[in-house]
Amino acid sequence: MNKPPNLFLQLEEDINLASLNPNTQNLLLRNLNTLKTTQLNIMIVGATGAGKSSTINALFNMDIATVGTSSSPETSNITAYTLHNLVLWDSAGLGDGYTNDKQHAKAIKQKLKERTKDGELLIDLVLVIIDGSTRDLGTPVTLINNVILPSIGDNPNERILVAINQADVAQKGRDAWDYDNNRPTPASAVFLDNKIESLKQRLFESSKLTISPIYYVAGFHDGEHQQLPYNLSKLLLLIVEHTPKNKRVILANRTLSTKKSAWQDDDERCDYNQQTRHHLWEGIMDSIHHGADIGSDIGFVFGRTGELIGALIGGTLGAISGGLRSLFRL
Ligand SMILES: Nc1nc2c(ncn2[C@@H]2O[C@H](COP(=O)(O)OP(=O)(O)OP(=O)(O)O)[C@@H](O)[C@H]2O)c(=O)[nH]1
Ligand SMILES: [Mg+2]
Repeated sequence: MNKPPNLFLQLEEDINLASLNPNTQNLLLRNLNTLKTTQLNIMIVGATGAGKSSTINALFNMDIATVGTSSSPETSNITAYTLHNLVLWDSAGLGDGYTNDKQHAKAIKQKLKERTKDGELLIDLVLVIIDGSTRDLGTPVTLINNVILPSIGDNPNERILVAINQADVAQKGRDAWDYDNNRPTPASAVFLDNKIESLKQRLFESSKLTISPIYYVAGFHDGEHQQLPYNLSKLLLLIVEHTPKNKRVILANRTLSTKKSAWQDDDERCDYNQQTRHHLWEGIMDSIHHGADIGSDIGFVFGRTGELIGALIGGTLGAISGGLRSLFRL
């Protein structure tokens, strides 16, 4: 796919070309300018080797994060990767010895408490990644309860996302994964669903969190072998749904992986990519439109941006079913 276009430029052009009254036009431009300086901050935490860096690489548009190939932790403390207005905080994996773990936990807590100059918490979302092959769910639950929860502020259920990675190797044995169709075998699917359920229960019992974890495969490619992602589209939808509406455009604007194979295979329990497009579009309209009374003109004003988003997200996440008009609800 060609270089993804800059949505901010397109939005600006649309607003300038639209025949609106000058007040509305100014308001839309002001909203857009606010958006241009807004950041979405996502922190990724989890045990060393769980696949934090691999997940970042699979979801987003470049090989930004160094992926470990040995058992020594590759990410020391917290590294920030900036992709336009998106900042990903890749934290060092816990499970790196008692002293280091204490330091890593302290760094995570500090980052979670950090505030922007407007007094808002810097970190919008925390994504907790768990290695699917681990039997020990106690450690991630403790990480959430003791490190994240005390520092995250309000709405923890909205701001903590939990995902079990490496679903392809979660169960031992040859029959754990259907490699031909890139999906779990029926037995494995039951095993993974049970794991999700027990994690969910433990989080509720220990701290009344009502988080629904998902499982997925970030995948890997080591030159010789390749494992394609699975349920990455489900993970993206989880992220998009929990991203504040006014910041969703940031995810749509030149950050997502353009590899089709990343968004292809999932459990098909819903059309995740369609849902993602819907939430992104809704967020974009909401943030630009905010406070402006342009009512039914909205589809008209942003028609060209809409087409671009359709092409961009459609090209990345698969063709839009029902056409652009269904997105605009025209
Ligand atoms: N089979 C399989 N391997 C994976 C998957 N995701 C990651 N891996 C492998 O797991 C290993 C660790 O991945 P990383 O992404 O470096 O893990 P990390 O959580 O960033 O680790 P630290 O930076 O050390 O904390 C690498 O060898 C990856 O290739 C997956 O979904 N399936
Ligand atoms: Mg890493």
